[in-house]
Amino acid sequence: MGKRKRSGLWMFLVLIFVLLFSVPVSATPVSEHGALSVSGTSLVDANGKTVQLKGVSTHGIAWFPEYINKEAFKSLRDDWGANAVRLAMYTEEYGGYCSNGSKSQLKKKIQEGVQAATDLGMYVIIDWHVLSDQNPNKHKSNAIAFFKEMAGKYKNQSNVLYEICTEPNGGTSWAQVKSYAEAVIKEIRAIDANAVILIGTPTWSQDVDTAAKNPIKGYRNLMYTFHFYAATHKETYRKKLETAVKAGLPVFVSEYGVCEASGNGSVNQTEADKWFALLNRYGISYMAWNLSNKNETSSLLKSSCKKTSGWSASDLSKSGAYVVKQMKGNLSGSSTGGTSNGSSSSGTASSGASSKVKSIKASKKYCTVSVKKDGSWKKGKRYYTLYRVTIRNKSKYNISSWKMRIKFKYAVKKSDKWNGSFTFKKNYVTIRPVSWNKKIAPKGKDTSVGFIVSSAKKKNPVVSVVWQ
Ligand code: IDC
Repeated sequence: MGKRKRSGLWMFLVLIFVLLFSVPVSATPVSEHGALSVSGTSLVDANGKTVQLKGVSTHGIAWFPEYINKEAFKSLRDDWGANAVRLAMYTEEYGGYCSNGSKSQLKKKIQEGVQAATDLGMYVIIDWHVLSDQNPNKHKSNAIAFFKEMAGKYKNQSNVLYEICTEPNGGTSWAQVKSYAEAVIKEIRAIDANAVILIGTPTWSQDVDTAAKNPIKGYRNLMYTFHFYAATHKETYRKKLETAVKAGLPVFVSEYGVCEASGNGSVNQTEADKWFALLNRYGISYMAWNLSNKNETSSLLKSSCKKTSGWSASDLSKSGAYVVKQMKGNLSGSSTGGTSNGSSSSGTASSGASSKVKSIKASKKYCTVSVKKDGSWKKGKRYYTLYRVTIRNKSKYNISSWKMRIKFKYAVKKSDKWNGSFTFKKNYVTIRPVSWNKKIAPKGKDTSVGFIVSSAKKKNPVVSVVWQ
């Protein structure tokens, strides 16, 4: 064999080797967005683009520590569409950090949780879960010591957020919360100049409108928390949230449930849908309460489910099915989020299973799309309409990407948009996915995309929607 021939063979072998063993490095939420900061009322990423964190809160880490593991968080990320996880550490309840819990054990759990999230490129919230202690000032010195330690540990990481008092209640005033928050923020900022800090508001984190009148000054990257439980909190509370945002307050929903405020009782999907219309309209981040199989409505897993990761559609409670639907569209095999706690659907596919399946681009043959009106109003001389997009993958293949063009009868102008990459031109709106809603599992769907357009005409119907 001549020299030339031999080197050609070598090159060929090297090429084969590279092709066989080069593993494509897939993007993670953190690799895509980097360090977060607050701009105006929005949480923005390293490129200054609005980013909506969406994810799941653990139950109390002292009570359900088994869900704090990398496999569980990976399922949240890959199968449920979460980009963030919240580690809830009760302060005063049984096993709490300031009651009879082991401080070192609890911190170890937090460390494990942060590590798992970091390995997976997810954002993680360290939550000082004030509840029965009512007034965060009660354990202020403990809180300061704890957050100083956390800030020292994580100051070089861009994925850690601090939630310094979950739900002040029992008549605790905003002035009291504010003075507590200023003391804790000062200590964190001395160590970490940039991490996003979430501050609870009075009445179980509902009074964001009060905080908006007198926000904390002198620090950047602060957000204020608002919590809702859809079967209890309705229009009046949506008004409170909207008032605060319109007044310029950056709000973060660090906890929500689709059930009653007790964490139990009925689920109200109609109200929950209205909440999500509002959150998506303002790009507000949201974290669902809670990742456990406790026998209560807010638990995202059925109590019969003993798995601590790799859940399938049939493992999800009614709350869980709704939460996943909001973040990702259904897990394949699930019904439309309506399965009750007791009944079981037989779906087993998760993205783990379906990743072996062939991937295709969305097309007429395999997918359907519906663009539905969900509200319209007049402002000045123009007519505004909010549309929600549902993409259904009817096929047995993975949809790996999609692009659609919506044609209106008359020209439209962009007013708002979420969870997609959009172009608005004359009477056309073209939508491409963002990283996390590109893929749609076999028989799955995506309901995350929406937009608001304005038009000079009151009646401006959608003429056609085509895959491109
Ligand atoms: C609930 C849990 C429940 C637990 C209880 C402890 O779901 O299992 O026994 O706390 O008091 C909140 C709180 C959150 C509550 C949840 C439901 O932040 O800790 O969890 N909730 O009541 N605010 C509004 C509702």
